Amino acid sequence: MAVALLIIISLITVGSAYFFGQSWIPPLASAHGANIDHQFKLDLIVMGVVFFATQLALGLFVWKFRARDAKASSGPIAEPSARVELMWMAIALALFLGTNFVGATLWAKAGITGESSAKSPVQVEVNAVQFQWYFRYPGADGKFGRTDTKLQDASEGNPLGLDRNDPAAKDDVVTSVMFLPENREAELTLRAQDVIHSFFVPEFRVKQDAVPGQTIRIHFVPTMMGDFDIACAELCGLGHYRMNAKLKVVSEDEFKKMQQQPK
Ligand SMILES: [Cu+2]
Repeated sequence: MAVALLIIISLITVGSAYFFGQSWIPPLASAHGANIDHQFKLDLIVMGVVFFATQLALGLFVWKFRARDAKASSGPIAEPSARVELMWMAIALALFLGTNFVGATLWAKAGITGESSAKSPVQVEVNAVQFQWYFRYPGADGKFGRTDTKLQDASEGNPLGLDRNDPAAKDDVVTSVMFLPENREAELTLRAQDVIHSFFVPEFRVKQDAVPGQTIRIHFVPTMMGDFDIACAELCGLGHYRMNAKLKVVSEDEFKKMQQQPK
């Protein structure tokens, strides 16, 4: 019986380690993501070693101090030692603080938050609205036109309240699919109209909140062509589950051609 249980548990452990090892992290599609993946793996290894060591110790103690006869099992086996307890707490604290420090430094180094320092990044304004994403491109003039909340009307085809009297707004393009060129820095300006949403593209290792009343900038370089899913990673209401959009990373030439096309 015990042997059968051991075999079943071992099979489940090896099986899930194999399965999740294959598929749990999506392919990397951005320049800054390699460091984040490295940190992920490091955390997994450190925590994995701690997990196996504690489970093994637990098993050994259960085995060693199991009740062999009724008399021996009554009463405390040993007094808890303050020194051992403190040692465990110090190790756990060092591990948590250590991984936190390394993670925070790494995130700062990845530097995706804030304005882009690249020469001519692709500008996209990402607008989150319950429960949709709208992407605005500045057009040939490279300037985002004026918007006014009073003009916001999705049924009129103007969900962002673009003021068409403003010359800079005339060539602005609003889409529901996001396009970015490969290997060129993209600078996104995140906005939200109603509640907090979160712009999440797992393959890019990018996740950033969009907050009403705030203009939040992030920048990164896509390194892989293809279709990616944009998800909202903030529980933003009843329709949260369907708040997604497509992100298409295309070649620089294709991107230029698309921008020249008349609307
Ligand atoms: Cu949302």
